Amino acid sequence: MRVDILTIFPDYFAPLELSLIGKARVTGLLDVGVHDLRSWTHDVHRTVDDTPYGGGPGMVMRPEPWGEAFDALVPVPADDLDVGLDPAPLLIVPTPAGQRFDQAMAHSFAAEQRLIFACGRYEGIDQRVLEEAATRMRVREVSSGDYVLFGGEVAVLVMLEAVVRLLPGVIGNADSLTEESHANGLLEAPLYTKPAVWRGREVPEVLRSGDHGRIAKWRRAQSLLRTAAQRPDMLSRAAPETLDKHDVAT
Ligand code: 6GU
Repeated sequence: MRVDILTIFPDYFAPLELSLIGKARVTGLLDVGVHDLRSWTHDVHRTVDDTPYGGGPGMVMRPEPWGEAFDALVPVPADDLDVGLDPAPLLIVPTPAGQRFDQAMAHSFAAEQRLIFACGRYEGIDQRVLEEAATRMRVREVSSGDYVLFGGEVAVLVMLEAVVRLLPGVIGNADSLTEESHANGLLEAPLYTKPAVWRGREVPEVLRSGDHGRIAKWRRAQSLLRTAAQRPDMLSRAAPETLDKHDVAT
């Protein structure tokens, strides 16, 4: 997968060198380019913002640097012969005004060959940037959750981490991806490791029983209890048949 990130704060993306994302880059599963939006400005102050039309607080990102950046990353076809050689990238614009990011969206992004993230700062980006980009690529406005950040950079780190761990080969044991919270619409059961007794607290007996049938049933029940306690909204969205099929009373 190829990922391009446009930002006025490239330093935010230093952590992409670390851990499993860094490893995915070294092994060639992931190719990342981080670009300073200001390199597409031409004035001495490298201006990227201006006051909002219609009034209101703060500043808005001017369209010109974004337009030039997209022209550089996704060249406008010179003629009909160029059309369709590379699939158009998916442009993701992180904004609290977008659709809320979730695991299903992470899976859909992980299926793309090429992503571009356009990180806004200040109050946001001139809307014409998104309209014009949509003539050349699919555009999605995506929020990392229902709260407000200073800018899209940290949201992009969140989304990339969720997406990259779904790329085939990034996580050694693929079972990790099916057992975890949100894989099946429920939260994961609690986890334990050695020692069997710690500060007087025992690991639940069932987990040490070696009885895989009992363990699976216990985990399923814990998963339902935890989801009901922490995220009742997830339980009410779950399809009734997916619950009933497995969940005989214990
Ligand atoms: Cl993607 N951007 C900003 N600025 N704030 C956010 C967000 C994104 N997602 C949640 N809050």
